[in-house]
Amino acid sequence: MKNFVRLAAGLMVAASFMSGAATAQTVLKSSDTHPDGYPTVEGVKYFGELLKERTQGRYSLEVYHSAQLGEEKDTIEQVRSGVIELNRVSMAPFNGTVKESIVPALPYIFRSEEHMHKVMDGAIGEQIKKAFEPAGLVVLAFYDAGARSFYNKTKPINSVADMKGLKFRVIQSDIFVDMVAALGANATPMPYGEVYSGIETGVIDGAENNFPSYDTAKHAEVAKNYSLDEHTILPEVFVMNKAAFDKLTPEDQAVFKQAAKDSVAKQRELWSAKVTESRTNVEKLGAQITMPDKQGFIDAMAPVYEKHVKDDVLKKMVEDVKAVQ
Ligand code: GTR
Repeated sequence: MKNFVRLAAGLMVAASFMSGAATAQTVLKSSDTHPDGYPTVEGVKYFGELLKERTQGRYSLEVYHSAQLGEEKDTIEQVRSGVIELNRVSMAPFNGTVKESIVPALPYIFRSEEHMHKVMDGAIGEQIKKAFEPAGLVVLAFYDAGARSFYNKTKPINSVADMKGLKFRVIQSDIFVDMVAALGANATPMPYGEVYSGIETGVIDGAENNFPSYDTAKHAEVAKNYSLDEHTILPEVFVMNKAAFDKLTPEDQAVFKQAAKDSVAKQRELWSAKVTESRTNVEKLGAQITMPDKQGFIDAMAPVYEKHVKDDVLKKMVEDVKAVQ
């Protein structure tokens, strides 16, 4: 079924772009791993509504939620090659291809979500956006994803020592693999859709994510120890295939950018409400939330910075982030 949807989406996109400029109606496709109603899905849908309204219906958008088009790594290939025009994904899977995307993925780089907003809404955010272009992508927006923390089915985590020997699924990025190693645990990168069964069958003890993902992917059913270590405040990214963006008229490009910008405010609002709702949901499911000694986690991260913040560009970016008040 998924293959069929993927193929059909591809053909439709090809057909809409073969007809040239959007004189009639162009239906764009966007992918999301999360279910309908999740703040990222709703943020992108809102972008689509604004687009339709502001182009008098010349452009509209279909959001393929719930990983209908595949897991994030696959859909990133689809948007880079133009099979789909748009995609909402995490920034982490880009860490290997877009060097600058490493910066917001670094553990504890942001002091708070407000700090992250200031950085991503400012000059450093622009620098990161630009860095996606050689990868064939235009970044339309950064969305909120709160803080990621570890959860597992084995035991409560109160300190770094409790992490020892546990097996965690991490998002597909070397930074996350090294972060887990620095904490004395073992990391297995795997697609999001495989995490539930991985925990259930014991291939892994747990994973790491924010409350809304832990809740909506039902991971809280199988891994009940959630430790609020908040190791990253990593934003999501909403990208567009660069060739498709470049084909738009300058006026339409401005409409796309403004609609994306307007969708950020909407997504952030939906996000904070969802975090509260999801925290309540997981607690009802029996999740035990611990507040581990965070300083211990922060101190353990030095090797991750040593290994990944090597060149001058990244060193300067890290300094710039720290300097943002
Ligand atoms: C979520 C994020 C998804 C996906 C997932 C994961 O927080 O919104 O895009 O990257 O994490 O861990 O794979």
